[in-house]
Amino acid sequence: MERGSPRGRCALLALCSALLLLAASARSAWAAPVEDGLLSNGDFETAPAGGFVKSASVAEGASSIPGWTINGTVELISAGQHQGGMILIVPQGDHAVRLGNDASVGQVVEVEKGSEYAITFSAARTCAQLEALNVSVLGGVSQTVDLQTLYNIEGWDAYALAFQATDEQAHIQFMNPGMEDDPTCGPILDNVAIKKLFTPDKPKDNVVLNGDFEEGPWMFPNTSFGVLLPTNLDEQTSAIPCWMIESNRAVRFIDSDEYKVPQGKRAIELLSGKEGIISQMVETTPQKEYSLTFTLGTDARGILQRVLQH
Ligand SMILES: [Ca+2]
Repeated sequence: MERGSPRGRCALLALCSALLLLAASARSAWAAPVEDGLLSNGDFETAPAGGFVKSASVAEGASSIPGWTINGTVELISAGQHQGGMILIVPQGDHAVRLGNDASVGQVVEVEKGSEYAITFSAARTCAQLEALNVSVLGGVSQTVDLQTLYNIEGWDAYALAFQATDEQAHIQFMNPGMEDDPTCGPILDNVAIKKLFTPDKPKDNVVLNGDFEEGPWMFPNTSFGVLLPTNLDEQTSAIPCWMIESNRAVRFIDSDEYKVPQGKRAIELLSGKEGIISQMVETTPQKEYSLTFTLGTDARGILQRVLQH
């Protein structure tokens, strides 16, 4: 076969295509892990093709919300939107999504296999009393957060859950597990962020790890009401590394921007008396004496109240 003959060019073209495909697949295999912060369109403020429409139900199977895959009836809601006599709560910015019965939104992120990550998100309930949001990483953890009790006067709360990456990609999914009679009820989701977690080094002369709570989930700047930490009793990983959250939703991760924090930037607020419980198992030596010291404040919201008054 002569060089330059049609068959030769076809073969060359095929080889080039194969090399391009190889290059493309190699690139995706080496994709950089997700950076800390908002997921792609995690605040739902990127307009879908055709722009935002009031009360826009997104069709099943479509990918009409940039960055997200959708299952079931997912509604892109706008701030100020009414439903019956109620104004729908949008936790951040002008837009959020509402998940109908059994509906879900999901996103695949590149992660480091074996590493631990915390997912932070904001959620609000609409009309049903027992609304809940199931958060899962496909093939891994799945946890349902009960949205019944509200701790934030603005009508929504931020939550954080953790998972360990079992692969180089993590498919994070938020689903409404409810089957309400009124299909327009269902939780609202907004502001989805991720943070890679690190286990702090063991401090000198201290057997408690992460005792200053400086390592924890992503917090947006000026997070007025902190981040609620649902119980992680059934999980191997915690959004506050080294600590178990034994109570459900009664522990809050807070930031020195809005709260008085005794040391550093972060602390834990136990919200409701006996129900707020965190714990850590520490290594000890038999017959050795240990002293436990900690800083306790009762005025964590002092600064917050002043902020709200202005
Ligand atoms: Ca938003």
